[in-house]
Amino acid sequence: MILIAENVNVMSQTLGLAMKERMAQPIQKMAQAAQASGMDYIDLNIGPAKKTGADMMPWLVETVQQVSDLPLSLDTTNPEAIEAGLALCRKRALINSVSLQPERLENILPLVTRYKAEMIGLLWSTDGMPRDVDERCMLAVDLVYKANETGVPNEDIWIDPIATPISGDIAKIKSCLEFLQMLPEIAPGCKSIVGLSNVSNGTPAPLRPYLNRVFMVMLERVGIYSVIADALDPELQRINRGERTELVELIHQTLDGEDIDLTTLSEEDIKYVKTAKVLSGNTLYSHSWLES
Ligand code: THG
Repeated sequence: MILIAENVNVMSQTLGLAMKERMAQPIQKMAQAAQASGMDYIDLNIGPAKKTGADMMPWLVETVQQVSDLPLSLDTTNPEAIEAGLALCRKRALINSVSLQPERLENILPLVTRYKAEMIGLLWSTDGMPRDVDERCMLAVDLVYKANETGVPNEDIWIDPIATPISGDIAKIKSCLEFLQMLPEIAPGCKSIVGLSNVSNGTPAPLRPYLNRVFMVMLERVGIYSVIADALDPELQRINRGERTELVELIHQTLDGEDIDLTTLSEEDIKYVKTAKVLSGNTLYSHSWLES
């Protein structure tokens, strides 16, 4: 699975400030750490950046490219910022993300072909977030049609069904997974991508990695192509490299509803079993789901 580092993010307390103050060093340290840990792309997330984006994005692209040769994913809703960044990218870039509002499509789709980039299509329309798997499918078909019309082939479209927090409606997470399973039929050749940490957003920080790792295993099972994830979680990388096959097997058994004898498991393994039960909707989520 392709891993995209989420860490260079304007919401981050330290790096957000570094971006605003144009301090290269903390950002370069993070970019180097992401590359060293085995990530495949670095997401440069500057937020909406309506006023400053067209300055900030090219600065950020240069700053990161000085220390890393990973390809970049440019994450902002500001089209001028996207274009200014694309012009400087040395590797083929990903435009993150293109949602389905007509004016967004009009602004961004031509950039995909002009700069020979790839794009992440977000299943988000004028009506907001799709409610079920059928709405997700309709949005995906619409997105692919419009992208094709502008000359973007399916291979260059990464579709993101949008993962939602576990503290919300579990049905949304289920329909996200169900959609991913259907994607090869709906949009042959398209790639898929999900923001892993979305699912653990708002949960206690020390427990987030369990949710993220188990969710990655669930996504892998439905054939996901790529995730946006924390570059500073080495265990996530080990799982992805196939070095934790017993753990993955345990998670699969839990997801399949097999009876697991917790008395035979380590404390660490029990956390994964409980997390898999929560993420599959088997037990209800609460902030103390690992304790009960
Ligand atoms: N899909 C697509 N793009 C996306 C997302 C997605 N981009 C943004 C986001 N979701 C993925 N990126 C992040 C970045 C940071 C965090 C989560 C997702 C995060 N950060 C910690 C926090 O906020 O608590 C730590 C921040 C810090 O370093 O201080 O959770 O779904 N296409």
